[in-house]
Amino acid sequence: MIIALVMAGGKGLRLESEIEKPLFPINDKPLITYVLDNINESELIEKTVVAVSPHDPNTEDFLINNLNFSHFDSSFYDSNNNHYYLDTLGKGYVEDLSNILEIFEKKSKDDILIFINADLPLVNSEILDDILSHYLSQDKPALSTLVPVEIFEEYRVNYSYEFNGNVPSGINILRSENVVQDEELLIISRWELIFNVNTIETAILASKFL
Ligand SMILES: Nc1nc2c(ncn2[C@@H]2O[C@H](COP(=O)(O)OP(=O)(O)OP(=O)(O)O)[C@@H](O)[C@H]2O)c(=O)[nH]1
Ligand SMILES: [Mg+2]
Repeated sequence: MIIALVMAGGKGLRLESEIEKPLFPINDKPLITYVLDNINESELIEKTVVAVSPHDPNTEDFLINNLNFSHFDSSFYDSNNNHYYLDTLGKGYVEDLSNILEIFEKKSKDDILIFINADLPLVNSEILDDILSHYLSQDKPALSTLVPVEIFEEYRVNYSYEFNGNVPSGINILRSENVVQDEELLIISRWELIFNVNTIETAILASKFL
């Protein structure tokens, strides 16, 4: 099964807002709803799990009360319900990712998890399906996506980390197994991937394209 894992349990400190980052309004709509709408339109993703944490209690309430998300439990694989939230510790992206893989591997090591940051509102279903199609066309168990720095420079968007001229995009695919996985690197020249909403400035910039 192909499952979207939306990472939404960060501290969101750079945003410097009272509002939790996944709920931060862009054109009057909470940031995370753009990401969830894009996932819902994917033809390849079957279920969605949002990883929340004690840093984002209002986000969890929003998923339950406004979007009818269910608590992730053993019913996940058998139910017709496609939308779940999972409580992670909020100890850090890598640690929580590893805990998530541990939870999923108990059931099956063959699921495909596409990790998507909750702060990428412009990454539409076509891009998600292109990434997944590329992943399915090759043999490695993992795939990381990167965007050339030139695209950031063109749009004057800051990036925090560069790797041989490319910037990690915040979308990665892993098999549901908590082991080091051999990864394919996919460099994608799509401007939609650079609007990672970390600051108010990027939120304002992204709002012009939404
Ligand atoms: N479940 C979970 N999600 C996380 C964690 N850390 C970050 N995320 C999510 O991963 C995505 C990318 O995180 P970042 O933008 O690097 O960090 P952030 O915590 O949101 O914001 P900063 O405090 O400004 O770095 C965001 O959607 C976060 O909500 C974590 O420890 N657990
Ligand atoms: Mg970010």
